[in-house]
Amino acid sequence: MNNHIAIKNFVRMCEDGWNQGWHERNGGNLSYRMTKTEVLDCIDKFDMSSDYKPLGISAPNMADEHFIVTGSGKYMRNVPLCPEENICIVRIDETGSMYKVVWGLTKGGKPTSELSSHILNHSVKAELTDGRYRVMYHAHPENVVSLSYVLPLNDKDFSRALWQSETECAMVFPEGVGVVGWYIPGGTELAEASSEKMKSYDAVVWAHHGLFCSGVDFDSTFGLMHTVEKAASIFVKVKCMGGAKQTITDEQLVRIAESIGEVLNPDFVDLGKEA
Ligand code: 2HA
Ligand code: ZN
Repeated sequence: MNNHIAIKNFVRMCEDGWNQGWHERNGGNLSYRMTKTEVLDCIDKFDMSSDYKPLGISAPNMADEHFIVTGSGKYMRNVPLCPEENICIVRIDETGSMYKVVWGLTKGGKPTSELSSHILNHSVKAELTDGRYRVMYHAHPENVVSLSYVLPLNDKDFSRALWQSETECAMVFPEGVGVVGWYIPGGTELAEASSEKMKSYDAVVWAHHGLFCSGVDFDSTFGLMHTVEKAASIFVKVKCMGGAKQTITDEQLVRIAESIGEVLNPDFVDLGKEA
């Protein structure tokens, strides 16, 4: 099973996230919606005998899907050492509101405490992208979390601060980032608030907690987390050096996105106001 291509890519991303310092203790979680072919490749290893349990949310378009997910309370740094003890494959029932573990967590445990957020976000993104998005990733990158103590907790202020902190950002996330306030981790409220934002963005800041990113594959999703956190770290450094003396103008931000055929979210730029 550890040679299965989806499991290998999943494990590599857990290791990469740990190496970045985004996963203290059991912080963060990852999920991947498997393709039909990937499921067929390993269905003979599944144990279907456990009972379905409620997800706490309903995602009818995720019915009968299979997800590789990290385990609740498991440490990202341990995933590469023993994937089958620290991650699992869950199957969603035919209503999209129940799940069961069909592989992994060999020493016991449950799927990630943020499973409801992951499945609801997968549901939203699958609907919007005709099933292209397959990866959801939650981490605790320290500079993004730091920003949530100093910036107003709204999409526009965060998006602009990040775009202006590194030229790449207007290309990588021209739609901006979403921001949700503080919620109890693992709860349905957080899942619902987050999935509302996922309708408009690929990255959602969880105030005083972390960041949630989505994407078509492991590379783009990890790359998005990395880009947002890098920009946040530059923002923090600039603040510590006394604040920006100059920045990327709104007109330049628009041109960056245009240069790759994208459109910068027009709600977040004030072109008329510039000198
Ligand atoms: O897995 O990060 O949000 C622990 C968490 C909860
Ligand atoms: Zn978390």
